[in-house]
Amino acid sequence: MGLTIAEKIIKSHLVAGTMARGDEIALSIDQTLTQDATGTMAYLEFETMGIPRVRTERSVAYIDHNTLGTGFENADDHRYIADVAKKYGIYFSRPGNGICHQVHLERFGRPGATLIGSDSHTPTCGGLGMLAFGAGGMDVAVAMGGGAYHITMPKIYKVELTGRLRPFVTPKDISLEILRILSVKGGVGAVIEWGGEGVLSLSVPERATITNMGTELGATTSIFPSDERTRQFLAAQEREDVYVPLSADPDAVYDRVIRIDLDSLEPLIACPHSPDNVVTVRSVSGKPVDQVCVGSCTNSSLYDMLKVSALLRGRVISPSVSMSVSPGSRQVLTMLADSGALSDILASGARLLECACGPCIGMGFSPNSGGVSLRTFNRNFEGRSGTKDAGVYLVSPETAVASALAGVITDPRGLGVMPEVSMPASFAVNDSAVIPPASPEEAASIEIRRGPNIKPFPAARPVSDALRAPVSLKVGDNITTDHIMPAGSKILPYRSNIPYLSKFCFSVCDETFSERAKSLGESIVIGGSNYGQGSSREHAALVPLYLGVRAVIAKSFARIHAANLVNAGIIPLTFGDPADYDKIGAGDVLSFSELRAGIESGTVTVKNETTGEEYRLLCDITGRAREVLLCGGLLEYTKTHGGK
Ligand code: MIC
Ligand code: SF4
Repeated sequence: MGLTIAEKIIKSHLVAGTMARGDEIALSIDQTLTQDATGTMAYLEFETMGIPRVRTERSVAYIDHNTLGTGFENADDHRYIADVAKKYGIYFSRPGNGICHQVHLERFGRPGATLIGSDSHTPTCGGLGMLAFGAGGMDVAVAMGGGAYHITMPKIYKVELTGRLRPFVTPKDISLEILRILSVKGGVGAVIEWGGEGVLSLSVPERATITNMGTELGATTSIFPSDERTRQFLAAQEREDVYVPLSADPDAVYDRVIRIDLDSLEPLIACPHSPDNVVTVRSVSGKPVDQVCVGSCTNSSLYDMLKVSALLRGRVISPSVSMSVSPGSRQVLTMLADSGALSDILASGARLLECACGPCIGMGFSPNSGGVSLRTFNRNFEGRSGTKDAGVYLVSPETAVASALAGVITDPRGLGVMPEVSMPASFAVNDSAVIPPASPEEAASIEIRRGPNIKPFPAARPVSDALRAPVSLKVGDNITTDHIMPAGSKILPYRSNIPYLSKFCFSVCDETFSERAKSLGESIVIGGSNYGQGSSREHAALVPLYLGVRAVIAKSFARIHAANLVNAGIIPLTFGDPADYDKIGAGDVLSFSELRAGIESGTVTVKNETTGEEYRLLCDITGRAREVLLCGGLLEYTKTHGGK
């Protein structure tokens, strides 16, 4: 039987398990990446492992999320990460060099290799034919130490693209279409492989828009073949030496095949507050727009920026719109400037922001109260922009420009003829903003400087046999990590300070949660389906741990968050009968007995002392995750198992 692309890479990196769907597998990891918002934790965790130098082919630490530096906190964290990088053999991408995923795609990713990153959009490098996963910081720390990455062998879906995109219809619209078809839960437990003749018409950065947005499907990862387009991209980045062709065997077997006809696609838009709330741009056109943002790791490549510039050339944006443009990398910005395209953007009245995440993570540029913001980003979760009552819509760069010009949501096909945008044969390669690590000899004498913002992370505890605790919070479906542990400019500087962060835990849902959880001592959270979707931030587990949350009982979990809960020693449980969700209320006291044995067998019984009822719960995690949980989390486990 033939193999899919993902299976080929899994097979060549498999260190334990078999490729039977649903089995636990362990993969060797070639490369890792971190960003600053999750990186400090990942490196603090790496340091506790006592390993002198990373054991990967390449590990890169990016600074891209928080580059505002509104106080000493950021500067101290960045200095800490720079010191750690230098000492332990990690490349350090300085602030301003660009968004981790865009830079990794340009400069480091390679087809056929494995990558894990402490950011949920790490699958972006799947656009290059790389098998790339988002993971919690602890998993990345273990991989840097040479340990394997453990996941459940995913199902493999194929999306077959036929035809060719028409003018003003873009890869972003393909991403929105697949979100419309599958929803934010539809990719859970699956790798999405892209194929079909339509793939050939997409360049690597265009493919990367699609693999980037695959995260919003809940997918384990997404991947494209490595073909002539891949070779061209790598050659233009002066990296043709890492090119290998990679495609699925003709008789590869997929768990599901979805077809998208590119010819019949039209511009799409995701309405507030979910990336799968997708309709045609046409159907909402005319709605007044306050703000338009182009950028983020989804749509900030040179090609995207050149298209934006070409469409803005000689035009002026509507006086009622505030527009920002953030190029994805220093390479993109340099080439925009050198080609003169930047001047057209500036002349239109748009604002240039730094090559960083910026507004995507609420770091500045929050919309006005009740504002309508059109963004080329990947997430429009409630409150993420920094303005709780704003309505954020996700669109392509073309739709963003058409709407910025008109001041209302506008189908870009009304702009007339799409100007010809030609890509240069080579990119401006200059890695001066990537600082290489010290040699092993020099490394020993490097001292790591830690600012006062860096606080120890909370200690997990081994699961005990009995647990009796009240429900501190009950939430509904699709709760994101932005609900559990919000980001934004007021909070992001404290990503290495769990006690401070804890004041904001669940504040989007309930501002009294933090105080209540603390006063309860130990407690349990009840969630709906797809609990923990979105970001990979392990803070969404470490902060509840700090506040005494011992278990989360949900209808279902998002993959990375479930792994983060286990790594933090919090028990993820699902309802045996989803109808029991309705029978538990906030404040009910739940009691478990023989919990350890229950976790081992996969079935746990819990008594609701408030109502007298009993419910059957499932602990649906793999064998190794069970051991990690019973030990009290991944750090404890790694200490006792020597990082194996
Ligand atoms: C995001 O897009 O939500 C982030 C910020 O990049 C996160 C990481 C984080 O929380 O720091 C992600 O996607 O994992
Ligand atoms: Fe940065 Fe936004 Fe991409 Fe997350 S989704 S890595 S915040 S640009």
